[in-house]
Amino acid sequence: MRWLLLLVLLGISAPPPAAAQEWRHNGVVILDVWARATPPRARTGAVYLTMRNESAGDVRLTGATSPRAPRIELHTTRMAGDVARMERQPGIAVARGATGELKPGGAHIMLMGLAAPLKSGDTFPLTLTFGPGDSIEVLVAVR
Ligand SMILES: [Cu+2]
Repeated sequence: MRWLLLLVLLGISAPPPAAAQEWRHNGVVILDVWARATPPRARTGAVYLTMRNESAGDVRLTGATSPRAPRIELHTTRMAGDVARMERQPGIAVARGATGELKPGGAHIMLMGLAAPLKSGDTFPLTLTFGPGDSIEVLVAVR
């Protein structure tokens, strides 16, 4: 009986999984930061995330950097007939009180010139910039 109780307590104190990680930056909550694993020779990858704007004004993601990719662009995806076309954007805006979702088939952070593939289970740092001198480092989970 005593052992059972101990096991239950250990279960409760276990840390939450990495996927539950979130960051708060100037009233913007950044969560669910992930990238899809890439095939062995892929030179590009995409990062997706959710931004909940709880700040007093509109915010705009203007860029990102990471040690994993020499070039990173902000993209949206637009359907041209049956073809999905990615388009570079100068920024991704999230209005005050709104939630912006970067997700497959939509807006994403494009990693270009990957030196090594993104492997499922890996994590890597990504610095998100919202304006001059206004940035935060988050952790991308590859899955
Ligand atoms: Cu893209």
